[in-house]
Amino acid sequence: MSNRTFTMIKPDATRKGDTGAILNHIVKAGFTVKAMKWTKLTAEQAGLFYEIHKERPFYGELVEFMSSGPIVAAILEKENAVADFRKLIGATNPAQAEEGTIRKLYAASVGENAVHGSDSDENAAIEGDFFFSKLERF
Ligand code: DAT
Ligand code: MG
Repeated sequence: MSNRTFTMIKPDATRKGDTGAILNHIVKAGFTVKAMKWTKLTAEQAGLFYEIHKERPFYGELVEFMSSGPIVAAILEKENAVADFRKLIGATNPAQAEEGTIRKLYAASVGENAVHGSDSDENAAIEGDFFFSKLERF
């Protein structure tokens, strides 16, 4: 089992000024930042990142939203990183997320849900490689 995961703070959260609070939450939960960048995705880049969802009915909306403003991308390290981070962020739909989770605290809807977290070790590696070169992480 890998000890890394990948996250993005999504455009709804950067727009609301919640970036610092969310990063604080992540670091206080024991994750170490191994790479981080503030950037903005084009629709084409967002479409590639979420290609796995291209047949889903919300794909167009997701791509438009994810390219609508700045994001923060980061590689995080912790024992059991993928599962522990999914637990920290809570359910995809904030209405169903547990109290105290990042999505419960900062997300407004299932479409605009504040943070991304990788769903497997394999995808964590693929997603980290999408954003960061070897020189940009340690
Ligand atoms: P997660 O981000 O929890 O891994 P996912 O991989 O199923 O969720 O979906 C990716 C993103 O797509 C999700 O964070 C927000 C958006 N999304 C998922 N389900 C949706 C829905 N029913 N309506 C609108 N957007 C949705
Ligand atoms: Mg997912």
